[in-house]
Amino acid sequence: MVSIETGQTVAVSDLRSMVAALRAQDCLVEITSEVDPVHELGAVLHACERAGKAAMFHKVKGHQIPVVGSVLGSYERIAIALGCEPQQIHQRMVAGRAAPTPPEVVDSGQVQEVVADGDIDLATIPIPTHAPLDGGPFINAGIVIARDPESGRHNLSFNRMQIFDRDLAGVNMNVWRDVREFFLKAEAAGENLPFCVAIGVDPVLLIAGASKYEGDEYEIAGGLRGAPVPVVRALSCDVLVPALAEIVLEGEVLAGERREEGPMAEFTGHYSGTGPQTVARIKVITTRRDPIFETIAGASFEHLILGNAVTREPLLDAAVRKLSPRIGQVYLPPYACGFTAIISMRGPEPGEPQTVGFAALASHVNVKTVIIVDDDVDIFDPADVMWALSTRVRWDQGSLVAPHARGNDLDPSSDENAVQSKLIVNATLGRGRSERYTKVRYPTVDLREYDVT
Ligand SMILES: Cc1cc2nc3c(=O)[nH]c(=O)nc-3n(C[C@H](O)[C@H](O)[C@H](O)COP(=O)(O)O)c2cc1C
Ligand SMILES: [Mn+2]
Repeated sequence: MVSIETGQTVAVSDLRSMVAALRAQDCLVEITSEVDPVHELGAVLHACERAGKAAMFHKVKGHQIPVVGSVLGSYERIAIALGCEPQQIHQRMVAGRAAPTPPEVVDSGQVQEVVADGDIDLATIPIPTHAPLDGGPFINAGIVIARDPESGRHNLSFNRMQIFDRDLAGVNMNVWRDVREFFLKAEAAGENLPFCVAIGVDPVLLIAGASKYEGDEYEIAGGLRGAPVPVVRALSCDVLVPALAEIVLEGEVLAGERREEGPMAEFTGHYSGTGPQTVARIKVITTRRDPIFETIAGASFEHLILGNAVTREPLLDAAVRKLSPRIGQVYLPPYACGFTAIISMRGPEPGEPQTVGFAALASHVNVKTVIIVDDDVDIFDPADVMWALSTRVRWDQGSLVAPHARGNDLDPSSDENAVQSKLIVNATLGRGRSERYTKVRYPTVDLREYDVT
């Protein structure tokens, strides 16, 4: 629930209520000038995100449909989506995963108010070409919804979709992705994989889409929202889609088809290369009346915070706490692309920081560097962490390089097989030195209590 000026509260349950909440909290820039979806929109969105705001583009050149971006591009906006304070996000993420809530199937959904099932043309949707060297327009904020051909469970994920033709789009599926496993099973049986893409959804569905979870991923969204997500059956396949989405694309990922896709600005701050990717045919487009298109710019803070920080910290937290009762806090700083885990410990036993480092590396394939500090270090302050690295590490004993391990394929330090080296750094003082060295801290004073000139 979010307070608005009138003293009422806005319960976020879909994109529209989220936009209203952002507006009420002064977190949204409304752009009424005409903006070109090719390159210009991406640049303006980037500028708004840098200024700490989401952006609503009311007039997109050549289109009727408005575009909103960077909806979850800050901790403040994620907190608005979850109805909590920014400091409570981590706790809410852990609690949401621990309270899986199945979706509620409803008979009719607003997302099916308008149906196009004849001559499909994706060009009727304002899909931006965001960054200067992107290979074309990409759907980046679509939640790909597919079912395991064996168990039938629903998986939600982000898979960038490059528009190839009127009804053809790429579906970028990295190794490790559940939807890729589903597709490969279908393809092995000589079949296409039916799937849907929901665009413009309750932000808890964005969080669920970016989360790794074994069960039906609608359950995480319900757990985070504290209420079941209303879903409706897609018109052309046996897939459940969010009833309150703005737009749903229904189609099939095509067996035996691959097409050259990319490049695109990626979360590492570099462009991805090009390569063969799976291809989908879109057969039906359903929308609300007057839909809003949602986007996430490539190489954005939103991608990092949503995909690589907030949703992965619960996995890191669980992995390291299993090994030690002396864990303080854990952090995957978005500025380090989710590749660096920072962990604080209270008086670790000898050898324990390194062991915790192994657990952190095992918590997600993307973790490349683990820094363990004492709990007198503020892990959320990069300067304090750098201070600990500069003053407390004995590099010969306190650093451990693990060569030849699998990492993220988009990390420029990975080779062509996504193989890289990993590093654990023990920046704790350790027995003997922790008794000898005390961090200097002066008492806090209020300068207003002093006469100063
Ligand atoms: C904005 C954003 C874009 C993403 N784009 C892709 C993508 O193009 N391909 C991909 O394989 N994963 C992409 N991801 C990552 C996955 O969607 C994410 O890790 C998700 O948890 C994967 O789901 P799964 O674990 O259920 O397979 C993206 C994540 C975000 C937040
Ligand atoms: Mn999954």
